[in-house]
Amino acid sequence: MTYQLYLGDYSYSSWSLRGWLLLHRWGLPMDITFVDFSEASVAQQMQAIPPARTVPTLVTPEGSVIWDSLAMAEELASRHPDAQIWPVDPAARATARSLVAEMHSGFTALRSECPMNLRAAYSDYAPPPEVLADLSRIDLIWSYSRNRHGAGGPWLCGTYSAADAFFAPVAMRIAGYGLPVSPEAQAYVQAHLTDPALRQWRAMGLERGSDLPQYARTHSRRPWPGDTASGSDAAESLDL
Ligand SMILES: N[C@@H](CCC(=O)N[C@@H](CS)C(=O)NCC(=O)O)C(=O)O
Repeated sequence: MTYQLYLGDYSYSSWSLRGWLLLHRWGLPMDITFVDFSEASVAQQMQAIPPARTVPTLVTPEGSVIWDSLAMAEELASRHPDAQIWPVDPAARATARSLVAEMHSGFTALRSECPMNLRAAYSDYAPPPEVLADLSRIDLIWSYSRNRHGAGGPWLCGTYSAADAFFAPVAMRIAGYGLPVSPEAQAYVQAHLTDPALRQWRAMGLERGSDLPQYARTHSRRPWPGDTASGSDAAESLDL
């Protein structure tokens, strides 16, 4: 009953992070195939499992190929209803689905201006107006969800759900680029920064894969939030 999960470079592939969280966070068994962004194109490296051409891609135990993160969330939730990948409460579930759908199709300015890079944090990045507009919308929908459904914990619907897996890479961008958000949103970002699953993912990225220049920006650098000059917080979670 093991899933095959194709993932891109851990430090840079935000969609792969979402896909991995959807299995790891709910303890679903997986074997990982690492698609190295410094080698041939992703599509070329995935020729064995058509029609997939991006990461993450999931192959189910019986051989179905699921080549999109949102489809993975839906299919895994259907196959594992007891895991509660979506919130059980119908009102919270409706919000979580809206959050995931908007993340999956939106925030293009933030995504293109601030690519996820878990190897670098910047101290002097000044976001342009279109990124600020995305951040303002993110702040609004996070606050909407936290106010209505967040009483039971630090996550968007209280307990961890697919919505948090989808916004984890956004939280990493806010942390890494030092983007301006409300104190409530900052607390939510902090929940991701201290999430053992996220720390494990980041540690895997520091250990495996290359420093890819196409994701680096020329802004001044500072240590990753939570890391000290003497060591990486993430490294502890792998005993590096
Ligand atoms: N809509 C897709 C997006 C996946 C995606 O764009 N993945 C990127 C890596 S983060 C990729 O595989 N890029 C390689 C390419 O487009 O050639 C999903 O939700 O899974």
